[in-house]
Amino acid sequence: MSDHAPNPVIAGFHPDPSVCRVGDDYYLACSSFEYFPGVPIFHSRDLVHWTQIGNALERPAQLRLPAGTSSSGGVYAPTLRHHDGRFWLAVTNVSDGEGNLLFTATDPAGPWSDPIRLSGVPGIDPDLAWDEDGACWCTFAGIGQVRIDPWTGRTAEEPRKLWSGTPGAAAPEAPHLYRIGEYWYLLIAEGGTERGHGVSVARGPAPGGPFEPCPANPILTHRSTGHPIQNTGHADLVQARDGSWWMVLLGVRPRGGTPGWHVLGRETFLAPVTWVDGWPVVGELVSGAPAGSGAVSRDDFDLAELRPYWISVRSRSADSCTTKERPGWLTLRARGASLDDADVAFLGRRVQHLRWRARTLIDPTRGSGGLAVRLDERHHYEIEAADGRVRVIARIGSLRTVAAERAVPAGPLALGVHADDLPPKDARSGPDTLSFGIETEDGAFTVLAALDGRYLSTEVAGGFTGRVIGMYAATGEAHFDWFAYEGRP
Ligand code: 6LW
Repeated sequence: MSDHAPNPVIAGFHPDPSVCRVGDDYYLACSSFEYFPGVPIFHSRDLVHWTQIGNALERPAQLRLPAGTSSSGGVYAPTLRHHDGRFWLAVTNVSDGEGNLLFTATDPAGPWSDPIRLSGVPGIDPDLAWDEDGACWCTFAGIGQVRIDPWTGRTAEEPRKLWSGTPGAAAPEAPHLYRIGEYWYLLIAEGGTERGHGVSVARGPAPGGPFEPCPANPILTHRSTGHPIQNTGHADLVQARDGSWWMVLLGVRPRGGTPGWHVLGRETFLAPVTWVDGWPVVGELVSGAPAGSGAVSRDDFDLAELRPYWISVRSRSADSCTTKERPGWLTLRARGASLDDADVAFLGRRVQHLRWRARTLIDPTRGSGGLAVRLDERHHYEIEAADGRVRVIARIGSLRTVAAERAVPAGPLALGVHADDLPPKDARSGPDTLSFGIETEDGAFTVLAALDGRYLSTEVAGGFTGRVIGMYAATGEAHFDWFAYEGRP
C-alpha cells in the first residue's frame, strides 16, 4: 500500500463510503439513492484498487423505491461491518414506510438477507458496533445511540443523545463508533455535505460515552481552501494488516473557477491516518489520476445477467429491461414517455471520468429511445432516435428544449456523447461541454449539439448524486446492440 494513494480511489458518484477488513481483503459499500439495484459493494486488497463485486440490495423485497421517491431520496449512508463470521450492512431508505434497515450476508458479493427493520432507530445514518459483551450499539445522525438486537432489529431501550458535535457546526451525522486501544472513538461528519463538510472525533471510556471532543477538531476539512478536492467528510476508519490506519471519505472535484461545478457527484477518497496522543491525525489527500483512468468498457449484451455496474431508476423489471428477448441485444420497453418521468425504462452507469465518451448502437425501428446523461428528472441531456429521425433534448430545471433535430437513414444507428474540457479561455465558464452526435461506419462523429455541462452539475441541480450515462426507451421498444464507455486520461 502506498502512502500516497492516487485519488479518488472509487471515482464517480460513490458517496458515504463504509469499509471493513477481513484478513487481507477489504470491502466497501456506498449510498445509491433512487437507483436500483442499490448499495454497490466493492472489494480490494490494497485500499487503492477496487472492483465492484455486486450490489447488496438487488431484490425488490430488499429495496423499495416507490414512484414517489424523489431523486436523491432512497438509500443513504451504509455502514458495512464484519462481526462474528458474517457481514452486516445498515442503511436508511428515506422512502415512505422504510427507514433504517439491516441486512446480513456470509459472502459480501451476495446474496444479502431480506431487511431486518430497525423501527426503533430514529433519524438516518445508522452505525453498528459490538462491545466486549456482544451488545450491539446502533449510533445514528444527531448524534444519538440505542442498543439493538441485530437479529430482530428490536431496540432494547430508549434512544439517547450522545454528542452534538462541535458547537455551531451544522448537521452532525454519519457516525461510526470503534473500540481502538483503551478508548471508544466516535467519528462523525459535520458542517453539511457541501463545501463546509468536515470530520470530527470524540473519545470516551464506553460505547455510550461520555465523549470528550478532540482538541484538533475538525480533524479533516477542506473548507475555505483552494484544494482541488472539496466537500471532504463522511468518513470511515480501517486498520490494515500491517498495522497502518486509513480513512475512506467522500469528496468532490469542482472545476471551472471558484467555487466551481462538480459533475461526478461525491466520490470515494482515501487518506492515511496516524495516531498522536491517542487521537487520529489525517494525512494529506493526494489527488492524481483516478485508478483505472483511461479505461474502456464495452458491453455487447451477450450475457443473460446484467453486469453489476448497471443501474436503473427506482426499479428494473424483467419485461422493461432484458437481454433475454433478443439475443445479443438489450431490450428496453418504454414505461414513462421521457426521462422527465419518475418511471422510465433506463439502464445506465456512473460516469467516472472528467473527460469521457460513450457510444451505443440503437435499433429504433419498433419505438424510440436514446443515450442520456442523467443527473435527475429535471436535469438531463439526451440524444434520441426514432426511425429515420434523431434529436438532442436538453432538460434544465423547468425548461425543456429540442436543441437539434435531423433526418437520418432508417434502421440502426450509432449515437454518441463526448464530454470534453472547455478551451482554456472558457475554462472559468463551466466544467465541461457535452457534445451529442451520430457516428458513421468509419467512426466519424457528427456533432448535432454541444451543450454546457454546468447545468448537469450538483451546484445547479442540488442533490446527492452525480452524472449517470445510459440508454432509455421513450416509446415502444428500443433495442441496443452494444454500449461502450471510454474514460480519457
Ligand atoms: C448522508 C449524510 C450525508 O446520509 O449525506 O455526507 C447524506 N453526508 O450522512 C446522503 O448521502
